[in-house]
Amino acid sequence: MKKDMKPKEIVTLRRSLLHDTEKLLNQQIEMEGQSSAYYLSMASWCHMMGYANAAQYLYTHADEERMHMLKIFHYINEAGGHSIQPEITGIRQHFNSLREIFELILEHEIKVTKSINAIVDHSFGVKDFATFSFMQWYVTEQREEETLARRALELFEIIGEEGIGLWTIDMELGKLHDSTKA
Ligand code: OFO
Repeated sequence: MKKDMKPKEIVTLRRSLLHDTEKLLNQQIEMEGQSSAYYLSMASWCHMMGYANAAQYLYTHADEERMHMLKIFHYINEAGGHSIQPEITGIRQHFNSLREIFELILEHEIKVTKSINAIVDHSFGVKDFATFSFMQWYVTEQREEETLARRALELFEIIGEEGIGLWTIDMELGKLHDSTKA
């Protein structure tokens, strides 16, 4: 070890988190932060439109996405890397319908699943079993998130949007979150 090395340089030499892995994890932080902002914006639109249960569902979902982001944040720093606070801009603020919101959520969650799978695949490939194991929580979470989005969309098919349909869908959306946590 060179005499003139600073303490931080010594510590980073001893870490097992590869730079490629750190980069992928930081990209995932950004994606989770985007999910949180996206769902908060959707919650606001639903609230403004009078879809009270959908709004509550989405406010809660936005908080959960922030928690997903923070878990990775702590993981990188604890593994000797540097978590980067993402810059999040360009979040859509207006939507055409309640149904469109849930279609967008499903589309978005499928993208997130692909991104999580890419990290799992990478960490296995480089034999980073700590990251591989850490990411298993996200694998399970994504399955749940996609199921929730699909169930929400099914409500539109089953109930229909005519008459008191949208009101009923909003009521059912209020129960959806609890049903998957059972
Ligand atoms: Fe973080 O699970 Fe959705 O995006």
